[in-house]
Amino acid sequence: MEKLIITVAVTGAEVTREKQPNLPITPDEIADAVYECYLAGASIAHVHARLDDGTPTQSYEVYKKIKEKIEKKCDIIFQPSTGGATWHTFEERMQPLLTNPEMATLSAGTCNFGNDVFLNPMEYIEKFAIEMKKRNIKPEIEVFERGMIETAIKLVDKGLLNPPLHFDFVMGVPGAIPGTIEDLVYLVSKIPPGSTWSVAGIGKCELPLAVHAILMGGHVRVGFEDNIYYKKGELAKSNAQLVERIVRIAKELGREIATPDEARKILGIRK
Ligand code: KMH
Ligand code: ZN
Repeated sequence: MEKLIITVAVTGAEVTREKQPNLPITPDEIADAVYECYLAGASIAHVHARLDDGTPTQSYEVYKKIKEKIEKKCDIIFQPSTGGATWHTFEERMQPLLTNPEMATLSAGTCNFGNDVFLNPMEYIEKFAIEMKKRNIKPEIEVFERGMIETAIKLVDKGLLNPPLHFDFVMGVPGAIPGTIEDLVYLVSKIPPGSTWSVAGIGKCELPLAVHAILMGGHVRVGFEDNIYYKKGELAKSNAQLVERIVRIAKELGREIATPDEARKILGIRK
């Protein structure tokens, strides 16, 4: 089996310090948390920017600061969010792409997101894809529902996405696909041959889905964006603690961990 790519989603747009006291917020805190996760075995950093008071922002300047701080510390793949928070405008969501990251997320459809709606009409999806293609940024296609796979395939037919595609199944968001093993197996069965995939399980779905992904030959995303607990009733001490657990389990299961350069090879991305 391919080596395991571990993505860490250190902050997200929704989690607060009140809920997770160890949440990294400022560019320095985010870069430090990412570096700790890199040392633990993560090869991709999925990043959402925040203002110093914790408000989610899609500001180019803040993403640039975070990117530069991370790059000073290590060669982890920087993957900013074009999803932002549900209330960010399309124009705001575009801004992280101006930092020319190696990778970025591309959400492939609209869904309910708790009490909010995560809005991704075709027009947005195509414009994000066009911008990423222009800048040679590898899209990670975020799949919150099964139909989003079909949308990605349509974009390949239109010449806006280049296969092999890389999917991230975000499972267990209230209002979107549940985080069951059965649903994961179904999603994996529907992606085009030659694609790569990872899974980001929300909350208590994180660990069981991650373990199944390790066994199925997929890749794994963990971190405070998706889950703030180490186990039921016990908050995680850090993002790195969640990465360390995946590394331990993967090694026990005979799956080696990919370095950032090995992840680049697996995903076919330029440095
Ligand atoms: N915060 C969610 C509304 C992404 O990063 O691309 C969207 C999200 C997806 O987190
Ligand atoms: Zn995200």
